[in-house]
Amino acid sequence: MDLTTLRAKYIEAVAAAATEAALEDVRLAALGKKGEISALMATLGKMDPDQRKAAGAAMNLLRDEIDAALRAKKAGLADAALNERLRSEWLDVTLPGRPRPHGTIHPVSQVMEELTAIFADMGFAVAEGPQVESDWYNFDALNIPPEHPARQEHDTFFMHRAPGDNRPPHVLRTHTSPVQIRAMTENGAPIRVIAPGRVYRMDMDQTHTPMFHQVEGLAIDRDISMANLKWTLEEFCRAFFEVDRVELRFRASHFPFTEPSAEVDIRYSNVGGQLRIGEGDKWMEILGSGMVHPKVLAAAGVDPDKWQGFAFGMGIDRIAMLKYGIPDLRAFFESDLRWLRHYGFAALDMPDLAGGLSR
Ligand code: 2NL
Repeated sequence: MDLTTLRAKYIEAVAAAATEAALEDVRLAALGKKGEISALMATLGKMDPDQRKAAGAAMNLLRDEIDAALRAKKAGLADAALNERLRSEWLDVTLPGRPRPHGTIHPVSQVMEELTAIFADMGFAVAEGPQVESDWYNFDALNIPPEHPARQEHDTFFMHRAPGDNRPPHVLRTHTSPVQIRAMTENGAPIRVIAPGRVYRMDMDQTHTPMFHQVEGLAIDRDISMANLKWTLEEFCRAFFEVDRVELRFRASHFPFTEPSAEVDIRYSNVGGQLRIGEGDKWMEILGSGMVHPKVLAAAGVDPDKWQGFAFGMGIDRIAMLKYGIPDLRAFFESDLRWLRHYGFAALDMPDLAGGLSR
């Protein structure tokens, strides 16, 4: 094949190569060790000197020409590949952010986060437990006797028993106390926990729903007293209601699981329908409390001759209504989207003490 034909063949092949890999195949076919041009140049050795001089010069020229074409094409293909990446990986960093999700945090969840942050700051851990409980954890361990009204059919939701199973039925927990009995049984004393969560009672009217939320607190150590209880509750109310002054009033009361027992009222005023905590001449009951009954400590495997402490229980739905001015309890659990958007809180905006609880 003469040099003119060879030149035309490879210059065309270079031009036709669409990828860097195809171009490399062309280079090998022409200039590789076993390539056509290399093979041609190997014939120079058998020529006589005059012939070799003329043919050698022409072949070198052809080789350099093809080499230059290959390099130019390679640079062009690399450029094109980069341009294609720049085009396909293009990103407009000036676009506005995606809109926030439309979901909101329910006021009950918000308040649970708030009170968890407050009690965590005072050294309380969060304890959780099952919502279906044995009668031992829900009643017996809490010194609630079988004949107590709270255990009667019309107050408690009982689970079904298999026919012929005569063991006492499990119940939907009527308070979160069983969570604290479990925590004491498992971890012993000293202990400081709160137990927020759902509880169930057969009650349904303007101010009661059959499922509601409660938080209980428990602090057991060698010398815990009612004074520690009072400080803890005052500190909680100051932080929760975000006011500098609060005043609590303890009224003697009775619960089977505490002795002595006290119901706790908070001072407030009502100025044209606007409730203000910490001032005024009205009192509102917000929780029940007392010193844990020795029988309850013993039932949870804690020696009442060595340990003592306080416990309290508070309705979360009620304090959520109070803090956020929500008038109707039953709307809490209706899942009305307009209500949820109105009273709900922005997602991903969790309360902490440093940032101000409810921002
Ligand atoms: C109320 C009254 C109360 C407790 C709950 C408690 C828990 C254990 C031991 C002793 Cl493990 N007591 N909890 C104590 C006093 C009152 O709740 O009116 N709740 C809404």
